[in-house]
Amino acid sequence: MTTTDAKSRSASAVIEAEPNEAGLDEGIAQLKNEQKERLGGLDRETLLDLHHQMLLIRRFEEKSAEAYSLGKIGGFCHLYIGQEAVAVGAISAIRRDDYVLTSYREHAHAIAKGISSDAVMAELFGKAGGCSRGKGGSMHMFDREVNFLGGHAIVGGQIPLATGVAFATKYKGTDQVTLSFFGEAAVNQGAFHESLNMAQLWKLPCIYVCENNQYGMGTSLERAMSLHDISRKADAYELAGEFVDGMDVLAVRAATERAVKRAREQYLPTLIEVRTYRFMGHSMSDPGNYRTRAEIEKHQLRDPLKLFSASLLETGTVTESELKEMDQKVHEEVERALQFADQSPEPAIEELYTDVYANPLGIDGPRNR
Ligand SMILES: Cc1ncc(C[n+]2csc(CCOP(=O)(O)OP(=O)(O)O)c2C)c(N)n1
Ligand SMILES: [Mg+2]
Repeated sequence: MTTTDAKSRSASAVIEAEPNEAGLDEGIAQLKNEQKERLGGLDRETLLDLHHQMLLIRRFEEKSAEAYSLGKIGGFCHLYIGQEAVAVGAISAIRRDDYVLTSYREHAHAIAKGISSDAVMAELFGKAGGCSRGKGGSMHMFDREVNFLGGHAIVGGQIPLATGVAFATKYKGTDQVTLSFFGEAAVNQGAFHESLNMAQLWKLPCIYVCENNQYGMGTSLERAMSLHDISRKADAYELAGEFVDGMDVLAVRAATERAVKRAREQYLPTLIEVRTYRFMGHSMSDPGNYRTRAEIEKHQLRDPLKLFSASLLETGTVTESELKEMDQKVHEEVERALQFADQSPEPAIEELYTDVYANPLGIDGPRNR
């Protein structure tokens, strides 16, 4: 079941439009109107919290980019700037005891799931105060306390893992749901298809959120995929499929809520294609010579954070000065996270030998410390 057909998808209209074309303005006006309509259904506290989270993630990553350039962060670092509405909208629709698994582009998901910005920044710095005790870095955030199970560097690797987690929760008879986020390039992996088939066949409470930012590294979706409407891939396995505009945090939240209801009440999986765009390179080391500045600027007109703050202002939900105050508080929080990461100690040398093998039976020995 595909709930929206390809022609009525506002995000694709924008992709084809040139900057300043009438079609683009209409697309933005339509998005704004739809967002404002949805706004009415939510209380002020929830709306401000969604805005606060997106702002925190944006500022956090801007500072991470600076810290990376200063050599404070090693290894790969994939920023999420432009995609904030996806993680924030979707994760706002689940409970703390629900599970989240995602790819290497996961700082936002980690924060939205409840890991502190201190622990995420310290992990980026490779310090002992990090959520993976400094041994995971940017791509391998993890925190069992909030059921955030990674941070996975193998493209699509988290999809079968999430399917297994959903199997486990159903087997145990809980009503928890599992959210699995992945990029559109992961859809070409066999594991995606095996997982969807199994999830529908066995009725697993797994929600597959495809973050279609239209590029897998430097390769556009059009060059890599025969069927561009990813939500339609749900039809192949007879599971529910939805398409949603990923620049609208409330649209993402509403689509996820529908999927959560299906999963909790009926143990049914859903595939949600969220059309979004990353404003930065694939990683900090991407020269970005596969797309034009004009293309990026075109998408920046639909910046999810700017759209949402405009909706909040235009509906009188917040004032300019309240937004400024929030920005200042977020700035202070990010500065504190940087300080925490800087001052956190390096992992002890003995940590080289811990967490290497799982030790479910608690047997002592040199390999199991
Ligand atoms: C199995 C596998 N193949 C290739 C790679 C190299 N690689 C890293 S990221 C990436 C692109 C993935 O794009 P997408 O899934 O769309 O996610 P995005 O980076 O856009 O968030 C590739 C090919 C990898 N990490 N794992
Ligand atoms: Mg992608």
